Amino acid sequence: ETGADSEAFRRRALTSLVAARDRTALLTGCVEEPDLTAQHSPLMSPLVWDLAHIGNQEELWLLRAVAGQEAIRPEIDGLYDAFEHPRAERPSLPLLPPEEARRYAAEVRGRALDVLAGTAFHGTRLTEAGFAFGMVAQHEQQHDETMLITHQLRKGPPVLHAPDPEPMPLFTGPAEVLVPGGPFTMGTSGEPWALDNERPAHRREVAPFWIDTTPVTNAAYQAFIEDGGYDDPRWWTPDGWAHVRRTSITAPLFWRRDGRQWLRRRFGVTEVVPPDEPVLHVCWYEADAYARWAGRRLPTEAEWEKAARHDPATGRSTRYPWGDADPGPEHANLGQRHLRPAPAGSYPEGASPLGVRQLIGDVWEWTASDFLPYPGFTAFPYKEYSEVFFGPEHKVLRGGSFAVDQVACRGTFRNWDYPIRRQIFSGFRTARSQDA
Ligand code: AVJ
Ligand code: FE
Repeated sequence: ETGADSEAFRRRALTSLVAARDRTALLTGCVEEPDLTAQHSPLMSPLVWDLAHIGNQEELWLLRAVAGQEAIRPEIDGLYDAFEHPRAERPSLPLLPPEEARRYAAEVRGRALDVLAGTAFHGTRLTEAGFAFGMVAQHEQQHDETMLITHQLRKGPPVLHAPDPEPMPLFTGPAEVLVPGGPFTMGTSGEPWALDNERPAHRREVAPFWIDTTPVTNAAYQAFIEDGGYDDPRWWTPDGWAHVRRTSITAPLFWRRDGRQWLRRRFGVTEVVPPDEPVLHVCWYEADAYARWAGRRLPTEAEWEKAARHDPATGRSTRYPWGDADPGPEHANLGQRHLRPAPAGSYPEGASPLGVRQLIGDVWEWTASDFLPYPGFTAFPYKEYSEVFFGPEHKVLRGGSFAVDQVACRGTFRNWDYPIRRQIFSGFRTARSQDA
């Protein structure tokens, strides 16, 4: 790193930390105290837990690990350790009340900004290019997405407001594109703030395949429902079928049938399901069943990343589908600017060289793949971020949703969850092998 590079990363770290805290303040400032301490779903923490957990992680990594400071309140570490207490248990813990949690996170932040100003951005892996600061900003933004999920699960009148995506011309291009076969570079070794599970860069052979140009829409998904998709075991894996039978699900989460149409609840408002929007709040089993019904399949994680990053003209893997430039509002629907996905086919400027749209932003996309380490993976800086989650019980999601900030979203970024989860902002697109 040259000195000028360091200063650019330092500014970026500051901007990212401030943006994350602004988002946290908005998500925890728009409801009264009872809504901060309540558990709105057993799947989620009380918002006040996320708030102090954000501060606690920042203290652990920036104040203690980077700057070597003593703990501010060592007695609270256990409360905010995600592995000590499962989410369902968190409301019964002696958590810091909202005002104290805010004061604690603010105290940590004040000190962290001093550390940021005084830390050399080279020398150790934690400080190289400001990695720890980028990691902490990403962590807070990940919890800001988690808190937005909590808001979506909360009952009651709306408290969050954002403009709808700007209308764009209806997409009229081909429904799928052919991605040529051959090796490509998956993962990254050079992206300074990439997290451990995105590393290292490695070559992957991918056979030629077709991939949907846009995510699967509500209208397409409704056709699966109307065709009896939820009642037909042919479309489901054995586990998926058992899950559908056990839970009696018949539509995406938050949907309700009203005569001949479908309604959905979105951040406290009930509305007709918009046909052109990517389907949202489906689990992996539903995505997988839809794909089989459509005579297709989910893309593997490698296929998804090749569609998103491989530039056939140069043979290089880019940071994003549109190239190496950071995301702008013309490229992708990110960062909670809007509280919904944009219609399928939006963001022509964010398309890949082959014309695949909305790979970044709008909805997280389920892939066929289990969450596994890349060859040469090493846990850094802690094995509880990724390593403890590797295995067949988690499926990978790619691309980010409208709810995730750009600091925590890129062509290499990997998300994961259980195949039954659908409170997350999840959708999908489908694929098929060229010879299928
Ligand atoms: C990467 C979204 C699965 O929320 O469990 C937050 C991110 N890790 N704090 C999660 C995370 C630790 C993680 N996901
Ligand atoms: Fe966390």
